[in-house]
Amino acid sequence: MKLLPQLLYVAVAVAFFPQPCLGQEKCGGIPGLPGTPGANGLPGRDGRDGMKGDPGPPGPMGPPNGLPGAPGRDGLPGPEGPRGEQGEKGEMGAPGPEGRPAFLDPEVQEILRSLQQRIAKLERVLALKGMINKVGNKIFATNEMVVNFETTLQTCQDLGGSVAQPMNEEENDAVLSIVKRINQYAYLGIKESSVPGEFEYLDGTALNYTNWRRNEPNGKGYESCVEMYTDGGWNDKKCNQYRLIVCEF
Ligand SMILES: [Ca+2]
Repeated sequence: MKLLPQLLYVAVAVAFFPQPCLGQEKCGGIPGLPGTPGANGLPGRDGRDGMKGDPGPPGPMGPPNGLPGAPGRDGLPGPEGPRGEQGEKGEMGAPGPEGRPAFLDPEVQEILRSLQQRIAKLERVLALKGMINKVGNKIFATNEMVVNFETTLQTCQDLGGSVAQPMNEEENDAVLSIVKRINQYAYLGIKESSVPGEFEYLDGTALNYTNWRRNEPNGKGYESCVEMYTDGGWNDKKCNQYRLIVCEF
């Protein structure tokens, strides 16, 4: 029964192409019927990955009763803050162990010996340069400045010494050599006492040596300071004169 439609199809075709090749040597047949479509081929290979898409919108917030997340890591340390106020003084610590007396410590003794030698050398160098005059334990020296008595007193004190105060002939000669070298009279560490015309050391003790010039002291309440002349002799003098600073140490 399938044959009938095909015959019908041929009849229609002949009707449409009546005698198409009359007088030709070769004659083309009637075009055949199209075949049935072939089966689908195998699926092609996957294409290459496309470009990364834009990030999607943030997701919806979770329920309010969700657990908190783990704490984040510590940030970097911040800049150093300003210095705080000084705290209160702490309590005194316990006393350390008792040391050996210095005179029993050979190390301390060695240091002392070394210091004594070095100081003695320095004294000889300064004496050689005429910068100091040493007599026994006393050292006399000048800064070659010429000032009044008050400034002499202050200068010697500021240097840790006192105004030159010769207490015997040797010390007087030591001061004299400075006075002669600079060729300036110098005030001595001697002042008039509460009794006019009588003199004493600056601390109020009595003089145990004097070298007054002839007819001195003669100020009797008007010349309360004492100066040394360039011959080593003493004269009572007003305290506001300008005299060479000679200190003793
Ligand atoms: Ca006088």
